[in-house]
Amino acid sequence: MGFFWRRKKDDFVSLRLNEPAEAVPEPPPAPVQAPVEPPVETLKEEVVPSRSPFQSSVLGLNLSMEQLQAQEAALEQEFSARFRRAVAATRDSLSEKLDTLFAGRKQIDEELLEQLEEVLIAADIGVTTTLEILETVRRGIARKQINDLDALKHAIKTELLNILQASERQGVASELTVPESVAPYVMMIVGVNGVGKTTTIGKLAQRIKAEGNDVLICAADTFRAAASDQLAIWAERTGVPLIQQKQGTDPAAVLFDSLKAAKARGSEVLIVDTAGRLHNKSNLMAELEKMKRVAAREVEGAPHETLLVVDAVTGQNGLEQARQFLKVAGVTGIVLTKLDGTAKGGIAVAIAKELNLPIRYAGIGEKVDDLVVFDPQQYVNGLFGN
Ligand SMILES: Nc1nc2c(ncn2[C@@H]2O[C@H](COP(=O)(O)OP(=O)(O)OP(=O)(O)O)[C@@H](O)[C@H]2O)c(=O)[nH]1
Ligand SMILES: [Mg+2]
Repeated sequence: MGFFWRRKKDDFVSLRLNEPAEAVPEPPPAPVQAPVEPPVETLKEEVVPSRSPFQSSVLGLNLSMEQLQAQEAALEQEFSARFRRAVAATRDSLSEKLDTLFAGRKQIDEELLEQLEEVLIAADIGVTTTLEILETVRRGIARKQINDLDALKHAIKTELLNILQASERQGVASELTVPESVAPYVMMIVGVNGVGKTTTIGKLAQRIKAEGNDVLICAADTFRAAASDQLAIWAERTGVPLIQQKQGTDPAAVLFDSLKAAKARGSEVLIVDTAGRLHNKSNLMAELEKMKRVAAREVEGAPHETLLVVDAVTGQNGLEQARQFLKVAGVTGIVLTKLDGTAKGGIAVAIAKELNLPIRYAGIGEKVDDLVVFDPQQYVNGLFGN
């Protein structure tokens, strides 16, 4: 899978400078030597094992390039295992239903297909998407390509993967497409209240910074009194500077200040928090449009990425809210949060299909490292348990 977020094109290995020392895995222990009777004067050191000054270096100075790369791979491995756990509830629910459906049957008939339709809709895959999947399946059956239940399951998986991969190809904004000379790279985070925007910003800031980028956060949710405080806690936790102003300030003005500050400091990435709620919806949308105009005036091509945060738990309702944002906000990708809190994780497929936008990241918990790059293959494998 590779890097989480990377704009720089040169090869480098993340030293994870920003993580606490204990989070860096120890190198494998040296092979056990034949015990040698220690001289009396070194006995004290034996109790507290002596170490090379670099042994626990946060910089990874004690590790070879291969070991550092192995650490990166292990980290990815860990994320993929946690992602699997996050979709476990959906997998259990879906697989259980499919198994019940398939139990005692030898062949595919119309009754089975109708029940299959219900199972997919219950997993929040969405009516439109489910009907399309069923149509493909029926075609496969007619052409004798799908003859048994295994083939049927395989066809569903392939179809889900195709939908997710097709959305991935839809005009995704990628940090790699913006020249490094354009700075800061501006990411706006939008979505209705409570979906997890601020939390996602904390997580994003942490990982983008950990990959060697200078990050700045802009607190442009000036509507809610506590919004800025909440963001300040995340900023402190991740050691990322924050630009904020008092409640009620025009969000576009806070953004303007932040853009200026980012340029002055030479920040590479600016992440912008926005309000999820205003007195009325048209205000909110007008405000987002104004912010976009300000960003574009100050930095070429900004905002380079506008991520719409969708709460997986709200299912089809969330999808409806998301549509409102799409009309004005120029969304380039989705962050699907709280995937860990639902058995209806099929919503990812409905979102990809119906909004025709890639899911870039998935939130899998409330902690700072509970954010993963959304990988369609991993997701589909996670749902079907392999
Ligand atoms: N389980 C779980 N909880 C999450 C996740 N992301 C966010 N949350 C929780 O969702 C709640 C709302 O998150 P916020 O980040 O405050 O949401 P917001 O969109 O900024 O909300 P407003 O500022 O009110 O618009 C918090 O309790 C978060 O801890 C996730 O991926 N998994
Ligand atoms: Mg917020």
